[in-house]
Amino acid sequence: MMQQSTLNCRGRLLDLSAPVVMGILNVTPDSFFDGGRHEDPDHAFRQAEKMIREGARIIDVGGASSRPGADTVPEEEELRRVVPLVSQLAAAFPEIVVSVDTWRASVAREAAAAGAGILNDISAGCMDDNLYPEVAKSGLPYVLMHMQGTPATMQQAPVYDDVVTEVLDFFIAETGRLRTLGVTDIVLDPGFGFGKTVEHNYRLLNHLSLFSSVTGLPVLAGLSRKSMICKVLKVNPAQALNGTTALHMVALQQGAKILRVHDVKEAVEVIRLWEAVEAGKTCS
Ligand code: PT1
Repeated sequence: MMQQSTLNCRGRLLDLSAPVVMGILNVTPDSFFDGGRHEDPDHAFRQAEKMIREGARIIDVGGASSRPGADTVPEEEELRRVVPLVSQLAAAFPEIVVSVDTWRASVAREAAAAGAGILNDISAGCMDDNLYPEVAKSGLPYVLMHMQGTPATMQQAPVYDDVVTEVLDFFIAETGRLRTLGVTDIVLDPGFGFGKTVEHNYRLLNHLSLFSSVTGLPVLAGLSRKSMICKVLKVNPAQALNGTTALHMVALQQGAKILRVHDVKEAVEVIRLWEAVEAGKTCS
């Protein structure tokens, strides 16, 4: 199937013919890794500036952690953290796309009004019935992520008959619902670490290309410093950059088009090297 290679982010076209980096900008006091923690708005702005200088094409603003076991943040608090920062970033950096990591329809609506160009929802519309309709109204591209359970409970006992086919079936069903509502630009994300054992995560990584080849949609990989790396290497998230880099190369070889990362410079280097490897495939 022909791959969709541009996202229309309110008139701004994001070219995905080559892979791009999405930099993580958490404005939460409780992110799973320090590298993404920027409660102070000025600090968050400077971190975004640094990630853009290093080559990020998307900045993903999140005001509520969704790591395993995270508490839910009240709506007003999430709005207060996210919306002013989205406006500030959209105004200061028109050349990049601001995405917003939220499952709340109200946050999606306010962020879209403030200049967000992508809606990134870890819940596939399951945590707020108004989210899908709001995505449709916004006209923005949507990141559809697979999760089993909720962030509070998802790592307790993940079970699948076949994780790869279950995630694929989920993508087919949900993209159908989204298209019926009028959502045209969809990015697929298998949701590494969201209700999956280490083995489930590596099966998904190894079969990542299936999702884009069956649907024709671009795939996002969120692997950065996650426990699937830490558990194999027996390291903590602060020590997991080298492991992240190694898995990013696998994701690119499996056709991933967006890498969601804490460490932009290193991820951009992996993309450059992957491109060199690709160029080496052409004969003589
Ligand atoms: C992700 C993602 C996300 N991850 C998208 N959005 C997080 N689209 C937040 C662990 O196992 O992959 N895709 N927004 C962060 N969530 C986690 C989950 C962090 C698991 C850490 C783990 O360590």
